[in-house]
Amino acid sequence: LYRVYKKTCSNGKLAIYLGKRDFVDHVDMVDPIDGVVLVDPDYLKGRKMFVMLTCAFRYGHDDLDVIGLTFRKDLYVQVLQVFPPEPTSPQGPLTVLQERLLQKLGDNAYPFTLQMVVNLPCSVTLQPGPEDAGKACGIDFEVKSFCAENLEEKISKRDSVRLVVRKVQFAIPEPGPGPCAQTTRRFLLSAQPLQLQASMDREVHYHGKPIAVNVSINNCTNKVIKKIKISVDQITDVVLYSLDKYTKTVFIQEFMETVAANSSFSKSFEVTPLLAANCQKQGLALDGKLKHGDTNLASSTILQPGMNKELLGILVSYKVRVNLMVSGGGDVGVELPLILMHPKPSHGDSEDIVIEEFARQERRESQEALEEEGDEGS
Ligand SMILES: *[C@@H]1O[C@H](CO)[C@@H](O)[C@H](O)[C@H]1NC(C)=O
Ligand SMILES: *[C@@H]1O[C@H](CO)[C@@H](O)[C@H](O)[C@H]1NC(C)=O
Ligand SMILES: CC(=O)N[C@H]1CO[C@H](CO)[C@@H](O)[C@@H]1O
Repeated sequence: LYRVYKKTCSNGKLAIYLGKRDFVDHVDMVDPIDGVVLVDPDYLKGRKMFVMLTCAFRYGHDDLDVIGLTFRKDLYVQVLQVFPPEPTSPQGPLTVLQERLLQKLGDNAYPFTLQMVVNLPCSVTLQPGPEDAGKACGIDFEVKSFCAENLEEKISKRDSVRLVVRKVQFAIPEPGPGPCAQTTRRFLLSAQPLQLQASMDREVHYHGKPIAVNVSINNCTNKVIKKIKISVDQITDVVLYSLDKYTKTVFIQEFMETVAANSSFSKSFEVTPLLAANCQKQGLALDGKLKHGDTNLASSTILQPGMNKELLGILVSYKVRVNLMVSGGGDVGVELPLILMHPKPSHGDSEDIVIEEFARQERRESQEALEEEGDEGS
């Protein structure tokens, strides 16, 4: 089935239709946002109709315990005059989706295609706390449509229709080799050292799939290793507005493995960091969120050479830590970089159009809008 997302303006006069809400960043280009706007001709009444794409960075206090929204910066804005069509930016050939929608919706529907530039960040949501109201902090993309005489006109929230979309990136098909790290520790009274090596088979791992971490220990000391602790940290670097850096442990497990003195050990452990186990962690970076529960831990930010880091706003990375708990105190540890992403999905082709109306979503968003307006007014 061909799923179409529809969002209607609070005043009922204007609706946006999009074929999807996730747009893929292929590094050298980003999926165009192709859609259709349906407008009531009496409402349009000689005015112009616009579609606007905004990529915004929203951020709160540097103390994530009170992550109230205090800063907003538009990283990217693109405005398109959909009606009357502008000769300077003609609508290219229609996509299949647009053709079908125009057939179905009739003469008052107009196609639009937004092509965002490369090098914009992907959608990121910082997990709000239970008390946080309004829009979550992070990076978000929004498609908005409204009618006006000109762009200077002030448009009320009620007279525009807004739909949040997501920019996502998928793992590159040919990643590099898996990382490996080792360390050597000498102890008093032991002539030979303790060696710890950790490695992973692959450079890129997928959300929700187990990550195999190989641990090998070469123990030439008189110490006993009591357990092995493996954890995964998410590191969120806020590079715009503030220089905050947060490290949050998204997975931790202690494996009861005893490694006797004068012996060696080698084993592969599986770890799976999941958002489900971290739902309460305020400020945790998630992939952009559209509805409740439809997201996961944020994907690693992939930096391309020549990218303006500040423009990315928020950088997310991960590391795996392996620690040996040694008898008599002290621990020995190594860290491995981890890239966490979505695999590239395979697409099935489909024929029929199914329109999914965003009624419930809309109510929540219009509530958010009211709260936001309240904020702006104070
Ligand atoms: C990890 O361990 C597994 C099973 O013991 C082995 O097949 C694999 O080659 C090891 N990978 C690395 C990178 O050491
Ligand atoms: C470990 O081996 C060394 C040398 O072979 C020996 O001196 C030491 O007593 C051994 N330690 C234990 C705890 O077995
Ligand atoms: C002193 C001792 O027995 N050390 C052992 C540590 O582990 C290696 C294997 O990796 C053995 O060869 C050593 O004998």
